[in-house]
Amino acid sequence: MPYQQLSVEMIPEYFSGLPEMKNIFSNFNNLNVREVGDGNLNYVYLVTNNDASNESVALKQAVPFLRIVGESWPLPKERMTIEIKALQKASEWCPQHVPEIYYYSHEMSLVIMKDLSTHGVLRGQLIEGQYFAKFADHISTYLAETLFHTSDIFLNPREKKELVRDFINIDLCQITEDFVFTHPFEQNETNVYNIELKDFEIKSIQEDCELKIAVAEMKRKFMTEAQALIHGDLHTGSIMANEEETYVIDPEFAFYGPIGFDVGALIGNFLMTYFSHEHRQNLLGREPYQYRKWLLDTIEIIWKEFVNKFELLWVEQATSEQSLYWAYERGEEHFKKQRDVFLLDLFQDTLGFAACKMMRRILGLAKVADIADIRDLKERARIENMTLQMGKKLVTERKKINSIEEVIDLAKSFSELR
Ligand code: SR1
Ligand code: MG
Repeated sequence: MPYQQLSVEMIPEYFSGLPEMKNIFSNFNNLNVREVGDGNLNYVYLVTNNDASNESVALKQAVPFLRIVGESWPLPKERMTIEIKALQKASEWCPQHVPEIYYYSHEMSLVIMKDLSTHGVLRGQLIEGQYFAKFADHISTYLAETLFHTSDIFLNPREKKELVRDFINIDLCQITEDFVFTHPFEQNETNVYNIELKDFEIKSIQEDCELKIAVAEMKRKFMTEAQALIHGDLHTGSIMANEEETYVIDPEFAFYGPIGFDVGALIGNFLMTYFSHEHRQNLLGREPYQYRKWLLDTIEIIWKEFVNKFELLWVEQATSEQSLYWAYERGEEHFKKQRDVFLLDLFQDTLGFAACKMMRRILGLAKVADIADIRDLKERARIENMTLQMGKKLVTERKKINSIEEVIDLAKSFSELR
């Protein structure tokens, strides 16, 4: 079927012609279709059978433009092909955290998946102050499994280079290059500023020599370091979770890039949630301490568990390969040193990318609801400014920071834990 942008009205008939949907829906006469997408790029529909509420799926379709801007900003709908392949690749290593695919069509640029509406988007639930006791364990497993098994450490060189080729993602990488690493750091017309954010606060980011050099360095790494098949947009809006389960969705930005970009996206988003709850916990009528402590603890556990799991996979791999490279008296000790060098480098990349992701959400076009939906604009500007200043410190001083505890202390120095 040639590409057609689906509408709510068209979906029941479209489904009735798909054999795969006959395995899920007992009839197509009374389907309820709702558009639920709140992302910047695509349309997402939840389809439920009014006659049997356990029969439901989610449908995601790419449109040939950037949804957040409109049809004036063309964007190839073929990005869905990358998303489908990335979901498949991630589920090879981590099926428990990737939604099951029931059907996909490259021609229609769509995928039909498990309905995760009983899970909820993580960002919205964090804004509401909900706890997820298993999240750090789940997401650190997802990160370690997907990133390790698509890296040069695990793959043979030919297989890895073929994957690099298969996941060339020019258009979506350009969105990141522009909207994460460039426009927010210049006086660009696409930027959107809170009117209460002062000019000098914006200039402290856009005209600071050390910061400009550091962000340019992170952009260079993003564009040149093909370390692993990364998700490419792993913020808290790309995760669906409930207390028991966690799913990573939306990998349309996937490509071979730096591992720290995924880990940093997640940590940067949790730091912004931490700052936002200086205000939000009061709105919720709670004492802020307990929830904000949980957010910081979660950041620490995510990092530490990710490193533990990644390193364990690495050691297992080396043991099973029985390589001669470290096969000498002090080889084990030297191999450990190599891992430490790699992991410190990865940590400092993670901080640099987290910082860019934080600052772009304040100055750039695409915001995060945690902060942007704060109604009191002066209060919002206060939190935006602490986000900018922490971002600036993280990216410019990343090479002097050696532990996640130092990052947590830095966050507390910008926004006291109370
Ligand atoms: C125009 S920027 C749109 C943003 O939405 C996506 O979620 C990515 O983060 C992208 O940068
Ligand atoms: Mg997305």
